[in-house]
Amino acid sequence: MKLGLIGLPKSGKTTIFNALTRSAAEVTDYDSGKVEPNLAVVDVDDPRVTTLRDMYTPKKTIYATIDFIDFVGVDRGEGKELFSGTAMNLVKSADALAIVVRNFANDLLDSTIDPADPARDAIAVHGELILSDLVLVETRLERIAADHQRGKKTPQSQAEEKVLTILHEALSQEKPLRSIDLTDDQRRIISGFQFLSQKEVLVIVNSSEESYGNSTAALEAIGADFSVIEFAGSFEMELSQLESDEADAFMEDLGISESARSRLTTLAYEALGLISFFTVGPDEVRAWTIHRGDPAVEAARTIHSDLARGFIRAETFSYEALIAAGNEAGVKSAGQFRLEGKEYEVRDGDILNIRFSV
Ligand SMILES: Nc1nc2c(ncn2[C@@H]2O[C@H](COP(=O)(O)OP(=O)(O)OP(=O)(O)O)[C@@H](O)[C@H]2O)c(=O)[nH]1
Ligand SMILES: [Mg+2]
Repeated sequence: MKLGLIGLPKSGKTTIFNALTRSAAEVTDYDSGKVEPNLAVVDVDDPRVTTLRDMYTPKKTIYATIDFIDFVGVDRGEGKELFSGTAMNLVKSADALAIVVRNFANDLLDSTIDPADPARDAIAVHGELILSDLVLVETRLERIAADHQRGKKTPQSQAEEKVLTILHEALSQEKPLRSIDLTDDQRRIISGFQFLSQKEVLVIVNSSEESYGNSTAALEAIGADFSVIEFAGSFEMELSQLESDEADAFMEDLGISESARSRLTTLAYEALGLISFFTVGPDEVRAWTIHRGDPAVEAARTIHSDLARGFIRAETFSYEALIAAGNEAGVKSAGQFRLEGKEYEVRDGDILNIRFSV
């Protein structure tokens, strides 16, 4: 999964990126002039994978991963390009966008903009995503209209014009594209645009230590429209540099139950409807990510297209059954070992072995 951190300048995106990835990217109060995004790939620390590793002692253990991308701040500005060309390509490649909003005092911003207001900023940044899509749709519609005037009219161009007009209507009313119903055909026609407001959006409220836990009203206001989570950015960045038992003690002091990374991962999986299944054996224990509701053949495809093409059946049992029984033989004698077909709906925590022949 690829998660892009975006937000107004100085909202603490890089601070949170560091907290999530244990990186040490530069965090500044002034404009550093840096425009390249920071990138890091981190493991999803799923304790089930660690338990499976201890049971199977495989040669290799592979956790699911999340790519975090930390972008420079976006400016509020009518119709201005939201991101430069290369950054825009990266934003478009993200599965979800996390909007980081400031919930801490900053002398400069407080005097030039206003004191922190997380709900205001979340709406502003989200509005920029919608505006960016609107500009793209308008430009494309103008191009199509010009083509049509010159007699270059095809069934494809007419179909595209029709869908884009629907999108234009929604965006003009400040509705994100993820909220409108489209047919599969319509989706296919516009898939090349990779519209930003089609992406799932999470909001990270970045609180100071003083405000952490005391911003219920703001969290509720934002929560009405988005999946929302509160971080104590600077504090959690410092925690991420500590040894884990030391960090645990500090976290408890502030009432933080889990690391920033693990809380955000859970939220993102929920928001995107993602689940994990596992493959196990003496060579490799591995976590895979699919969508809730995906059938076994889709899970097979995630592993390798050959497994989907030559799918025979899935041998499966749940992680819970394995833990309860202690080992695979125990799972079998408890009657928890199942053979499933292509259409079997994979559940979170399933352990799968795909039988196939190509
Ligand atoms: N008090 C407090 N200060 C923070 C927090 N998070 C970030 N800051 C400060 O805010 C300033 C900007 O932080 P960055 O993480 O660089 O913000 P950014 O959003 O990446 O900034 P740009 O990339 O320049 O837009 C730095 O001085 C940070 O120390 C926080 O949770 N609490
Ligand atoms: Mg930054």
